[in-house]
Amino acid sequence: MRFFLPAALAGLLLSLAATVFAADEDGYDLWLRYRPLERAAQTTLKAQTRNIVLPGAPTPTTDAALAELQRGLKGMLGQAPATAATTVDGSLLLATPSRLPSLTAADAALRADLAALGDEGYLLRQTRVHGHKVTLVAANSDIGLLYGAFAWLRGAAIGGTAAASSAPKLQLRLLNHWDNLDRSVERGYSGQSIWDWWGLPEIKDQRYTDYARANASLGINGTVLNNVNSKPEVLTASFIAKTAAVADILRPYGIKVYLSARFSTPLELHETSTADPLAPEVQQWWKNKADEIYKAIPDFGGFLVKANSEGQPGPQDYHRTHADGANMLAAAVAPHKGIVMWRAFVYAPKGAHLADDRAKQAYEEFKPLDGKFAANVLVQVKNGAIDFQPREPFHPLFGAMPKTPLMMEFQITKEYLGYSTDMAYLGTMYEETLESDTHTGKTVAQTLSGMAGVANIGSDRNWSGSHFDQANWYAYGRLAWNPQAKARDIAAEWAALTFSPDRRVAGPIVDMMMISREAVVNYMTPLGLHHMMGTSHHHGPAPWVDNLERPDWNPVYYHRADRNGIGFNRTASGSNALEQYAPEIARQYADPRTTPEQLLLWFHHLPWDYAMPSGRTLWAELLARYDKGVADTRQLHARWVALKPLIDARRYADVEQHLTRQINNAVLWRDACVAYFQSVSGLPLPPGVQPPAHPLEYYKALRYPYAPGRG
Ligand code: BDP
Repeated sequence: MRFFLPAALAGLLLSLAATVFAADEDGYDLWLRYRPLERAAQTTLKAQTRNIVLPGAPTPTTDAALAELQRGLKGMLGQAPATAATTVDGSLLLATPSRLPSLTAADAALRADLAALGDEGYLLRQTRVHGHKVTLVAANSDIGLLYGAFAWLRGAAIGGTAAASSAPKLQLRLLNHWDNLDRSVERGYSGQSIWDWWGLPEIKDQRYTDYARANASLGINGTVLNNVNSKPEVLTASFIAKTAAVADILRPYGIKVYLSARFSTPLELHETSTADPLAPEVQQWWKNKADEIYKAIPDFGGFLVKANSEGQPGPQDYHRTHADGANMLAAAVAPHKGIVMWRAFVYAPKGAHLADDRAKQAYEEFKPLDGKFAANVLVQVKNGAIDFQPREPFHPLFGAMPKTPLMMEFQITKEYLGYSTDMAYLGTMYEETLESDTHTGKTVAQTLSGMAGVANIGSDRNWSGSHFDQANWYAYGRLAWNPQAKARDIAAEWAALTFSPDRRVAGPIVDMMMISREAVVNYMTPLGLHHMMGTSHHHGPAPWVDNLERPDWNPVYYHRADRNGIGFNRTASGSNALEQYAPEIARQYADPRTTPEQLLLWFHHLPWDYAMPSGRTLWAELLARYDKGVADTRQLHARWVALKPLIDARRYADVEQHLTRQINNAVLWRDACVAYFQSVSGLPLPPGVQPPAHPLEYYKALRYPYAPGRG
C-alpha cells in the first residue's frame, strides 16, 4: 500500500523543515556558527573524529582548542566526540613535537615542514600515526594548535581541504580599540565599548571570552584596549588591575593586551613637573610605571602613542623629536620585552610646523627620523596620507623608512564609509593598499612588520553594528595573518561561514561584497576626491564647508573646485606631494593621462572640460560616477532581495533595512554633491542626468547633531 501525505500537511512539514534549517540568527555567533552539516558531510566528518587526542598535559590554550573543537563538532554533527588518551583509526590528533616526540622522530619530512612554521604556524593533514589513520593538527606550540584547530573547523564547516599548512607573515596582528573609559567609543557605531571598565576587574562578561575566540580564529594576537586619544587615568593602579583581568581572559587565546598611553600622563597625574622625554624624573616615572604594569601583566604588550597630533601632547611640546619621545618609552618597556607603537598620523597643532599640504606632513616629520628609533619601536602608519578616506593612494612612508619597522594602520570601523549603516566590504580596500608597488623593490605588504586595525567591535548583539561589517573584522584579521591573501577568497570564506556554503547563497553575497566599497567611493568621493564629510561627526555630505579654523579641516581645501575646474594639484606645479613617492610613481602620476583614473583628482586640478578616457568631459564623468554609485547601491539591494528564500528571516530583514537606508544615503550624497558642484562649475546637467531632488540650500541646512561615533 502506498502512503500519500495530504498536500497541506506535506507543505507544513516542508516549511517547518525550512524554518528549522534557516532558524533566525542574531549574528552573535559571527563566523563561528557551526550549524548542522548535510548528512553525507556528517558521515565523513564523524569517521574522522572518533575521538580527540591531545598527548601531554593540557594548558589553558589546549583547553581552549579542545573546547572549540567540541563546540564545533557538536554543532555540526549533533554530538561531540570524547577526548581520549590513545589514538585509534579516525582520531583527531593535536600534537607538537614536544608533546609527542615520536611524531617527528621518525618523520624527517614532517620535521622539516614543522620547522618552517615558526611559533604560531600549524599544519593539517590526513596521515598515519602509530599505525593509525588520523587527522593531524600539528604545530610547534600550543597556540599553533589553537590556530590549527580553528583552521580545521573552518574547513569542516565549509568543506575546505583537509590538508593545509600556514604560518603568519606578520608578527604583530593587532586590534586598536578607540574605546573610552566611560564606555563611549570614538568612531564606534556598534553600541558601547565591549570593555565594561566600571564592572572590571570582578565582572567578566562572557563576551570577553567570545571576543578572544573570534580573534584567535583569525590569528589576531594583540589588542590595544583604549582610545589613542588617551586619558592619564588608564595608567593608574585601578585601571592596571582592570587591564590585568582582561589580559587573563585573553591570554589562553594568544592575545596580548596593550594600552594607549597619553604622553603627558605623569605631568597630568601631578607626579612629575614636566613630561619632557629627556628629563630624568620623567624617564624614571615611566620605568617605574612599566615595572608596575609588568608586575600585574607579565606579558603586557606595550604602548600605542598618538603624539603631537590633533591637539594631543607629545615630545614636540618640549622641542624634542618623535624619536626622543618614542625611545624614552621604549627604554621603559624594553627590559620587559615590551614594544612602543608610535603613530605617524600627525598633523600640526596651530603654530607648529604646518606642511603646505596635509598629505605631506607625516612624511616630512618621520622620514628624517628613519634609523633613529630604538629597536623596540614601530612606527604605525595609516594606509593613506590624509585620513582613512574611502580611497587614498598608499602612504608615501611605506618604502621610505627602510631602517624602521613599520605597522600598517587600517580602519575597520567605517568612519568615512557609511558607518555601520552602509555596506562596504573593506577587504578590497585593504588589498588595494597592500598590493601597491612602492617601487622600492617591495609592495606595501612587504614593507610591514605588523598590522593594526581600528576595531568595529561594540556591545551590539551582532558585535559590529551590522552583519556585513563583521566581514571587515574578518577580512582584516585574515590579511593581518597573510597580507597577500586575496579579498575575494576571504569574502567567499566569510560568506560561506556566516551565511551558508550553499553556492546559491555564498556566490551572490561575494559578488555584492566585491562591488560594495566601490559603490561607496562613487556616491561619496569618486575620481580621487576626498574629505568631503560633515564637520566633527563626519556624516556627510558637506563639500561646501569652508569656515573651519584650520584650512585643512575644510572640504574645499581638498577638492578646490571653482568655475574653472576641480582637484588638488599635488604635482610639481602644486604642492608636489608626489615627490614623496619613488621616482617611478612620481613620474607616472605627474601626468593626468597616466594617473589611475580612480586617483585623478587626488593628484591633479583639472578643467571641467578635461577629456576623460571614456570620451566624456570631466564634468560629465563626475556625474556619471555619482550615478553609478547610486545604481550599484540599488543593485546591492536587489541582489539581497533575491536571496530572501535562502536567508534566515531575521538577518534577511536586518540587512534589507540597512540596504534601504544605504540607498537613501547614496542618493543624498549624490544629490548634494551634484547640486554643490553644479553651483560651482555653473555647468548644465547633460541630457539624461537627473537633477537633485532639492536645491543646494536644502542640503546645506541638514544637521546631524546626534550622529553616532563623534570624536
Ligand atoms: C580621525 C578621527 C579621529 C581620530 C583620528 C586618529 O576622526 O576621531 O582620533 O583619526 O586617528 O580620522 O587619531
